[in-house]
Amino acid sequence: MAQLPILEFPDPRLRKVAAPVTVFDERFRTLVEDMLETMYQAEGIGLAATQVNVHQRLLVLDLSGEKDSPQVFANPEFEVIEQELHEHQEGCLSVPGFFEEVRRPRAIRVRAQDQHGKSFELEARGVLAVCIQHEIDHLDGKLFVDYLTPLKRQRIRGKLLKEQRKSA
Ligand code: GNR
Ligand code: NI
Repeated sequence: MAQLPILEFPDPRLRKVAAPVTVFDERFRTLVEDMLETMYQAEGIGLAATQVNVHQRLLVLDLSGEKDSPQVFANPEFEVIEQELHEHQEGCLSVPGFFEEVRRPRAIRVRAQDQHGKSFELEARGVLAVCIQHEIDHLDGKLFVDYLTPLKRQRIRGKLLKEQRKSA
């Protein structure tokens, strides 16, 4: 398994829209394993392929805390089943060090395929619903900072650019 570098805001590659996964072969499953390792190493609960500069519709999650319950979603789609908005503090491995409240629909129904291409469906609420919507946003080139005021977003952008210049 390999750990992959994670792109950071405001890298323009985070704005690409990912293409559907069409081939579920060993190479694809290696990407899934590498993304899981990358997510676990970074102490994240989710990771979208976009964040590791792979522009395919793939995300991984593990909300267990024990790192023993990986979930794989290829070509995920969702519909809102409870419109009521729920506010949750979000962070992002691509926006390190910043945490802000974001409002999203409280409950969703998700359809996706697993690492073998097998279709499945689930209903998500709570943190799972937050996380899946956050990751699908990545696949569409969106970040949680897009829900903040332009002023807050600009401040985060400036601070991260400064950090990135220091470590470059
Ligand atoms: O690790 C993560 N935690 C998190 C917390 C609240 C809402 C969303 C997330 S996802 C994030 C990992 C990440 O950046 N995924 O894209
Ligand atoms: Ni994120």
